[in-house]
Parts: sequence; C-alpha cells; structure tokens
Amino acid sequence: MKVCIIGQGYIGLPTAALFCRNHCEVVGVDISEEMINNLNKGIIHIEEPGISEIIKKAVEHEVYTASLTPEKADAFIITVPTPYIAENYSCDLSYVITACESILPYLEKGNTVIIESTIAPMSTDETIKPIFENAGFTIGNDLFLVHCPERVLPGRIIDELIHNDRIIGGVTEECAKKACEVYGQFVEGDLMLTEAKTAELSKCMENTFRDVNIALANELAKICAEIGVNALDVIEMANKHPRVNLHSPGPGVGGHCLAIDPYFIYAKSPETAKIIKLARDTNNSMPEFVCMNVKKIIPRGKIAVLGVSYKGNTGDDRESPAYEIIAELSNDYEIAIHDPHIENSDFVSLDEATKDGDLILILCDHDEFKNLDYDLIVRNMKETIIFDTKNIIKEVPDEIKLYNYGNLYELN
Ligand code: SAJ
Repeated sequence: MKVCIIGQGYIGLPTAALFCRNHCEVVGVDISEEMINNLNKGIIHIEEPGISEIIKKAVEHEVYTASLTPEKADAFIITVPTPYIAENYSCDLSYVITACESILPYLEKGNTVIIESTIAPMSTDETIKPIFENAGFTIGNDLFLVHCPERVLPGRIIDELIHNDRIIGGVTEECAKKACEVYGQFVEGDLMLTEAKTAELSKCMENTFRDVNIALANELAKICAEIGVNALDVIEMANKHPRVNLHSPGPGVGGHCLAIDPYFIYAKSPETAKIIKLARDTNNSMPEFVCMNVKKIIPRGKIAVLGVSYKGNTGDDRESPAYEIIAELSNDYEIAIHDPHIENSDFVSLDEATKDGDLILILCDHDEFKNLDYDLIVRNMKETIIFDTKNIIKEVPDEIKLYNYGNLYELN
C-alpha cells in the first residue's frame, strides 16, 4: 500500500514511520522546505522516542520520501494543524481545506482520504466532503472519505498509535470499511466504525473531559490557597476513593489539544456549553494566579524559570502557559530561562539561571527538575526559594524554602 501523508508534524511523522515499518511506501508532504530536506537525510525535528530510528532506516531503504508536493497513492492522510479563530472560538479549517485541495490532482477512483486533524463537529460533512464532490467524486462510491481523529499522548506516540482503539467516522459505511484496511496495516487496537460527526465530537469531548477535570483541580488549588488547606493532600486523600480521580493543578493548560478543542464545541453551542467554557476560562486564569503568588513570595529580584514546554520531557512549547507567565513577570523581575528540552539561544544553563537568583519558578515537570543540584542552588542564589507549580519536588534541604500548591495559603 502507498500512503501520502500531508503534514509531517507531531502526528504525521510518527504515523508515516509506522506505515514504513509495516512495509508500506510513504510520501510525507509538508510546506517547510528545510524540514523536507532534513527528513530526506533522515534527520527529524520532533522529540519523540523511537521515530528517528525508523525514519532513518526508511529513508535508507527508500520506502520513505519527504516532499513539498503530494504524489499518487492508495490512501491520503491529512494531519495538519487546526487552530481556533480568536473572534468566535470556531475551528480554523483553512490548513485542512488547503491540504484537501492540494491532493485533488493526484486522486484516483478507489482512493481513501482520511482527515486526522481535530475538527469541529459537522466539518467533514459540511465543509470537507463538498471539496471532493465538486471535483467530480461520489463519496462512498469512487472515493472514500473518513474522519479518524488521532488520540495519542506525546512521549508515547508510537506505542499509542499501535495499541489505542481508533474511531473511524465514515461519510458512508463503505468509507469507514475502506479506512479500516488502511489502519489495519499497523493498528492493533479496536477499529470502531461510526459516522464522521460522531467521530468529530468524540475527539473534541475526550480533550474537553480532561480540560474540565484539570479546571476542577485548579479551582480546588485556588480555594485551598484562600481557606488554608493543603490542596495536594486533598487530592491524594480523595483519590483513594475508588471512583474519584482528581487531576493535578498546574500553571495552566498548554498544548495544541486541550487548550483548543473544547472551543470547537463551545463555538457550535455557545448558549449550552457553559461548563466547557468556564473550564477554559479557569485554566486560562492560572498564569495570573501563578504571577500573583510570585509577587507575594518576592516583590522584585531575579527569577530562574525552569521549563517552558507545555508538557514534561518533551520539547513541545505550543500554547505553553509558561510564556504568558514569563511575559507578565518580565515587567517587574529579571528573568532567566532554563529548559534542557528546548533549543533557544536566549535560554541558559541551570548554573547561569540561578546565579544571584531570588526565586526558582518551576513551570514544567521535566524529569531533570525532580532532583535538582541543591548544592549549586544554595551556592548560587541570594534567596533560596522554590515555587514548584507542577508539584514535582518532594523534598528539599532545610536551607531551601519550597512553595507548591500545598502551602500557598502561608502567603496570605
Ligand atoms: N495538565 C494539568 N493537570 C493534569 C494533567 C495535565 O495541568 O492533571 C496540563 C499539562 O501540564 C499540559 C496540558 O494539561 O499543559 C495538556 O497535557 P495532557 O498531557 O493532558 O494532554 P496533551 O494535550 O498532551 O494530549 C491530549 C491527550 N488527550 C487526553 O488525554 C484526553 C491525547 O490523548 C490526545 O491525543 C491529544 O491531547 C490530542 O492530540 O488531542
């Protein structure tokens, strides 16, 4: 089987890798010339275990080619971003539409087209299907169109792509059956056949579920800071109940999924999606909450910010709440940023970041921050205070004062 994948990002590239490993030929298409050149040399641009080795081998064996333009194939998979439109929170389908239009000259009767990008409910039927119909295809008859949302966790993408169950939302039943042949190449989880609109809303709801639960944890953290209770203890205790799973409070919700997908539902039913919107607002308020507490800890001085990725142990900083916090604090403090997972010439080593510092502010749960070099910190810093917004530091030497969401009420 030959597969053409439009978009070689966090989902498109790992998906390409798995098709290659399962003896398919893959053309990976992207608009970035630099990325394409690198991929054709086997050099990848994402930090994700397992992908680099597979792509290198696939390039050597000529089963993977990266290209700026699509090619004829049996199946076309669209994995391009879908941001939201700021004015009304609706799903910006422009990249998806452009990607669909770009494959039109290469499509043949019998091909399958799969949209993996997260899209708002009804997008496949109302916006994407007409693109192919207007080009002369009859969906379900000579072209098979489905929405099959990706549902993998960065850091575990290969494993989850293989083992997670997949929702295959066909425009017709025949479409869904055809797409099963494509995913059958490497997916070992169940392939669940349904309608496109059900697949679209299921995907948006998965991330909304998580966003709402994180908002609940964040609200709890704020309540506890007000009334003088240790929020982290509450979470630990409550979670001993067999049917309770309180999530973890943090500096806000980042990434390209949780911080965006709930808006797609809200935009469809703004009068009804009240909890969904309130959860977004609550999570969006966390950077301000962090800054407010920083100001209580130290009114001025130098802050060493540790971690700007939205997610621990990845170099992915999309929608990271860290940037909002840094921008706000830069008005009143000297800021030095250290993130061992992100290449940025403005970022510095832990040594440099903490030199003459007054506060360490942890905004991301990279493993490197779990056991910091406390000798270095005590030696370097003027004030040895840490504010850990991800609750990853369990114990510190006596000379260091640790704040986290368990004891912010001490600042009242
Ligand atoms: N976060 C918290 N508290 C928590 C859990 C997470 O503050 O208890 C924060 C994280 O720090 C991060 C953000 O939420 O900033 C999102 O992280 P995440 O690990 O929950 O989710 P993503 O965005 O990396 O991946 C999600 C996954 N969805 C679900 O778990 C329902 C993944 O399966 C999806 O494939 C992905 O979104 C996607 O692409 O939609």
